Amino acid sequence: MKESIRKISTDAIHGGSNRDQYGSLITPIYNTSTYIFDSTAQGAARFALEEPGYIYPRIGSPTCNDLEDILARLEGGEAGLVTATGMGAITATIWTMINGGEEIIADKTLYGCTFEFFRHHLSRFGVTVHFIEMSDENELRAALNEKTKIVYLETPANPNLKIIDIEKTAKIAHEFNPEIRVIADNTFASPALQRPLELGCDIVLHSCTKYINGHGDVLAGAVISDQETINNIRLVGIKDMTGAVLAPNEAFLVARGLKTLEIRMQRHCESAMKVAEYLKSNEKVEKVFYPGLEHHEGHDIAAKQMCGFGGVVSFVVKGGREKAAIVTDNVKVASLAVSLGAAETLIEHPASMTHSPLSDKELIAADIQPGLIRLSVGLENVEDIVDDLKQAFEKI
Ligand code: LCS
Repeated sequence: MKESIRKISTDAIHGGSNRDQYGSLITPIYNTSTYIFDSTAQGAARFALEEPGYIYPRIGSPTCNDLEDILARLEGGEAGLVTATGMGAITATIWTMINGGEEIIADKTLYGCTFEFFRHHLSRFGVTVHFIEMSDENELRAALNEKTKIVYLETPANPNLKIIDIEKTAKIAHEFNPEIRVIADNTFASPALQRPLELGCDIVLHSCTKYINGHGDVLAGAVISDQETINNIRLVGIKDMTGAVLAPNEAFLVARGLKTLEIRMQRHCESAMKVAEYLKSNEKVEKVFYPGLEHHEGHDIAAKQMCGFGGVVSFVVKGGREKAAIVTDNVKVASLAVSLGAAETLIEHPASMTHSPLSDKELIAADIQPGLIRLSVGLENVEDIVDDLKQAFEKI
């Protein structure tokens, strides 16, 4: 497996660049709805982006900018932008880059709302999205054409942990046309386990609601890329098109949660591996999806591009949807809830919850079987998590 990413915990703790006039150790919450200019000329200069400084919090604020600096550093990007939600990051990015008549190539396994945005909503504006099997380079080469603007992927993907070779995908797309923007949703890995920009991607997206914050108490998102791209997304996708701005209170909580990212991810990975091994030995389980297991289709690629296999384990219960529901209805330590990446173990049924927007055919195409359960392994004692699953399986 890839060696641990250097200095991640130091950057997560010290990576911000804002120091207030009082020398506060922690960047405070700057709650203000506007910023005062010294003169009309100064206001004009700030609006013209000729003078640095704050204008209005929809364009930037100190608490958010501090978090943006940390995230940019963790992902190895020039600049970052935080947003109200992960969907805010995705939509603000796509709206900034795409025009009617242009095309996106996306993997067919995506978070349900991303899939829905691509499949139903962008098409209303003349944007075509081709859903392909991104891990098949022939399908990718066949889909690329002169209208392709964006290649979009998640790895590990939600909900079945499918792995895509980031370096290879970015190389193929950029060889075809260097202008194509390759976008990776890095929510499931976090920069503690994987850095897509270093593997050739142009833009990294996050739902910070998940591991980045890690405490299940905030909705937030982020985009990391080069400075020019981030400026464009901030001034078009956020300022004018979505308004999906993160509030300073939320940015404060995310920055606080981020300080323990590395140790949390280590524990999530260790526990998820133990849970995956238990599930593999369970005869009521048809298949386990976890990139850390050698039989997982993407294991070798995950080992090459990640330095840990993540905290989510998915599995198919023999007997389909009905039997799966017996497990999800009987857990006691785990909570039956969507979302992931919290300290609490969360369990859900993708076909009827996170991925319910997909038709039966689309679910099959994305390899989301009716009996699939997704488990976000939390930070509780791992024996308690395994014992909880054992007692729930006994009810079948
Ligand atoms: N990207 C991925 C990979 C996600 O899993 C999610 C949310 C988003 C983006 C959107 O982020 P949000 O707007 O919610 O911050 N995934 C969820 C899930 O699997 N269950 O509930 C939400």
